[in-house]
Amino acid sequence: MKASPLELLRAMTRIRMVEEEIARRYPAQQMRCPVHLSIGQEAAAVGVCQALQTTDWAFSGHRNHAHYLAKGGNLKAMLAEIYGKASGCCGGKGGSMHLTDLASGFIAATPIVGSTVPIAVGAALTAQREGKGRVVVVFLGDGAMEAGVVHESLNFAALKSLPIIFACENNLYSVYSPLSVRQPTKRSIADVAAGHGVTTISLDGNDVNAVHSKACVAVDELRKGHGPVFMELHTYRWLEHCGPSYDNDIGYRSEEEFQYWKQRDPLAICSKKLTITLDEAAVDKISQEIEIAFAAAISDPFPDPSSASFNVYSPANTPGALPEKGVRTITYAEALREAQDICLAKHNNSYLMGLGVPDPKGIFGTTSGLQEKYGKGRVFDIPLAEHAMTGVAVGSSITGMRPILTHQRLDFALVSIDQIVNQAAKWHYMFNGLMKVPLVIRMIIGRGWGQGPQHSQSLHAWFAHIPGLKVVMPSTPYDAKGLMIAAVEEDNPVLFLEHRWLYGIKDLVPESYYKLPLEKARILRRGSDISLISISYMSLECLKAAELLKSQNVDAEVIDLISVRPIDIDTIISSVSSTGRCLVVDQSDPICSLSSEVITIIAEHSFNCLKSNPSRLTLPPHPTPTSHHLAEDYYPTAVNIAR
Ligand SMILES: Cc1ncc(C[n+]2csc(CCOP(=O)(O)OP(=O)(O)O)c2C)c(N)n1
Ligand SMILES: [Mg+2]
Repeated sequence: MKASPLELLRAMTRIRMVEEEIARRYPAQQMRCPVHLSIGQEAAAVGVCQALQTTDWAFSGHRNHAHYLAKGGNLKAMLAEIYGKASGCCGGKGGSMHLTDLASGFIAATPIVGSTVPIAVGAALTAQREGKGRVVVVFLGDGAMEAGVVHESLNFAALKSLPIIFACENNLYSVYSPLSVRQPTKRSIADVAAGHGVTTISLDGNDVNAVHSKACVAVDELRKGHGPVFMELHTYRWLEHCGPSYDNDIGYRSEEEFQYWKQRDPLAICSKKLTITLDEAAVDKISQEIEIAFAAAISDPFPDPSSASFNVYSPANTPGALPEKGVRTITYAEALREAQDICLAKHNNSYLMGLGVPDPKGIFGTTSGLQEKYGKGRVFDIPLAEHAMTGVAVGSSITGMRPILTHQRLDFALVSIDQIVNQAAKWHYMFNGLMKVPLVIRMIIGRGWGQGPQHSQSLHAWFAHIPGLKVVMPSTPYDAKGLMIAAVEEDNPVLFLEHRWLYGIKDLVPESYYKLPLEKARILRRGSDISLISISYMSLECLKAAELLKSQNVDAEVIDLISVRPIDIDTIISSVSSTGRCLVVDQSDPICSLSSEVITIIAEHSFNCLKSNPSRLTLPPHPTPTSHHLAEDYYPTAVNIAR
């Protein structure tokens, strides 16, 4: 939507006045979070956002106040958030670097540099699927253009012609580091973006009229389905990187350079070029609005301390009655395929992606035939860019989709750890429950046949350490199907870990739809002498060990935990309280592991019932060797367990 020059000037002036007031009041130390002010950069925010409608979506990073306000974000909720108040847009959980205003289409800002970019691309994927002409904008800095995830995002956006504007504010610095020490001087940022096949514009980011005109053209093109567009907007911040002060005296940039850019004040350029000024009444009106908003932010109450623990997870969805197991036997891999098939059929907003998903082997058969059935729009291969594609999954999930992302090895998912830990896990919490992250990430644990140190890790405890994630690892086909359906229908990020050696295991599995509780352990065998507590493939070894022990007149109970987070404390306590002995068997390193956690639970809750020390059998504390001669004794077996 084209805005008038006066509207553009008014919007920039309002942002400038808000930030000047933040800077003035900041030393009072009532705003107790970092603030990254945009004074000097207002034209980029206003020129781009004024080309959008409320229904369009915007994303940003650490320096986001101007983008939030330009997109129509509520001023009172922003200031209250910076003051840490209950009335803040995130109820005090986010602060200045995590603003959101869904009503105005400012979806979110997060301050891991570059990290919001793939999330915005994921939102653009949702927008494209909706087919309503919605456009997405993501603001980023020149520093973010050095992050690999941004390039992965540009590649995917270009590949899919997504309706997104990458608005890059090139202010020449990343904190104190000038562009010249970070990027080759002869190469422009716009050229790098153009290398991805994206339409690129490079222009004076302090000329609001120029920015706005170009943004309006870009938005029109994106609404017609021609995307994406990269805008390099040359600009400059006047104050220190983080905080309220002028810091030109500390020597990282010259006074001459600073003065050059001060002469290029976006507000002055706008007034001069378009021969317009804001009259006194208009300025007074803004002043009053700001005064009222600050007064409210200061006097509003702080959040109740109990709210610090709210919204870690969306409410769990409760499974209905379980069907009879029936008479049909299928493998673990077939059970997973069937579960995803059911979910794709039932939920139009679900989709399945991952390296090799539609290939002839279909991820060990777990995705075979699904692309033929649901089409390339819903079941697809991805670029070799796990980090950005995890961000895409996060972005599409917060905007209404239910993605299933598959990694052929857990080890490959480690390159996306920022998106899993900083974004997927935190989004619901840091935006105070306003957004949900219904996302399933499948990770396959390799084992045997020389998988070695980088194709075989089972890092379930690592992920379980992060509040906001759920981590499940079923060991039977029956559980695999019921838990996969539950995971897809869950409103939280679920990491679904599949041990490769389980794929051929057979079991009775109902043909119809059913789901199982994600957090309930299973008693695989009742016994009275010792509890063998385990998970995933090791549960099957424990069952075999129980048979061996039977011949020695030892009656072992076998518990399959199924879920690492949440962990079923009650089942652990009740089993160990009745047997008085336990061995925890875990297919991972012993330090800070699932076995550490289970034994802690036992020590805390069942200590008085113990007849002997709780013990554990784990992998040795070194990486997986590749040679089968070296790996022979690496994994615990039923015989080791029985011994
Ligand atoms: C991944 C990551 N590394 C480092 C930081 C610390 N950091 C915060 S802002 C920033 C500079 C970013 O520069 P740029 O993208 O140009 O944005 P600007 O601050 O100039 O607006 C850095 C290094 C971070 N937040 N995230
Ligand atoms: Mg910068």
